[in-house]
Amino acid sequence: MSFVMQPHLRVVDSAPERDFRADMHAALAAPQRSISPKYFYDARGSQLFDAICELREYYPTRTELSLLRGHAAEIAALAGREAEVVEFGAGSLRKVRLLLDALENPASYVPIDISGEHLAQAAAQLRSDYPGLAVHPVAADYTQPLQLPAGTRKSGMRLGFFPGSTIGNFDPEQALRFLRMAARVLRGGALLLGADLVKDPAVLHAAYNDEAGVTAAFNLNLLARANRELGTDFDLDGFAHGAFYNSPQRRIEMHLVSRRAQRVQLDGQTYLFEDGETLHTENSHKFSVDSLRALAAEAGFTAGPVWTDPNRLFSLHWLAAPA
Ligand code: AVI
Repeated sequence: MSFVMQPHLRVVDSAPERDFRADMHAALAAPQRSISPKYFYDARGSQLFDAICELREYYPTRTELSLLRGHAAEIAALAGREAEVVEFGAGSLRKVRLLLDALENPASYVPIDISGEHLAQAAAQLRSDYPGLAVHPVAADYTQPLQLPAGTRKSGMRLGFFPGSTIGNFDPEQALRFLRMAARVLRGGALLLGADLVKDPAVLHAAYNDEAGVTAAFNLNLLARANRELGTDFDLDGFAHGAFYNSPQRRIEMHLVSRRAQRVQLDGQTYLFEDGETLHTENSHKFSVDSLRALAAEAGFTAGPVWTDPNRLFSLHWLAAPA
């Protein structure tokens, strides 16, 4: 992976459009069609995800925010002075602001995100609101081996931040690979990680099937993005949002379900969808506190304090990365 230096943005020249095209071909050609949820997050997808986070049914965001607020002092004490905050995904500015506000004199903030636009907006807003903070955005796919910009640290620890239970969108092997990479990048520091917990399936079902249809729009936006960027001819009315809890696998699965037999073209190739056939777009794994701690330990972290809400909806983990 090579970095092209620009004044404020380090851009990765790994041709994400080429990856999307190749991954879409692979997905459409497979007997069980599935594609990475990372392709949800174009500008529109990122906006829709922000809207999901405000939904009444989608408890993870507000629960995690209240954990961050309620335990800010403990987190700050563990992090010490002049931490460098490395966020995997430049997701919610609200969350990182809570963290930055709690920390004693944070030295720098390094958001890493695949969506260059989202990243640039996040960086610009934080720069103007935290004039003393050095902001070093990195446009990269953090599921791939990662090198952080050199010379951005002061004396404090490197504190990784991976909120929102995005860890749950990886399959178990990817999650382990990600955590191993994070333990290496954060060596001597720690990772503050949010993980959604196993709970009543009805609560989970509602969170991914909101009444307003925002999650459905988020899911279907993948097809709109493919039409725009890859030239596919998906008929958006020909697919429905499908989301259900797969209890043995402890995960919500999201699918785009073909409403009828139909054909889709990509680069001159035709792919047939039967009625009811799906493109699997996302898994959102749910954890127990112990299963998450065991996974982190397997990746090389030393599991520290865990904070949960009274209803045990969500968990926030302090994971120390040995030097
Ligand atoms: C980003 N990620 C943790 C969300 C989740 O809950 O798995 C994405 C999402 N998909 C549908 N709603 C939200």
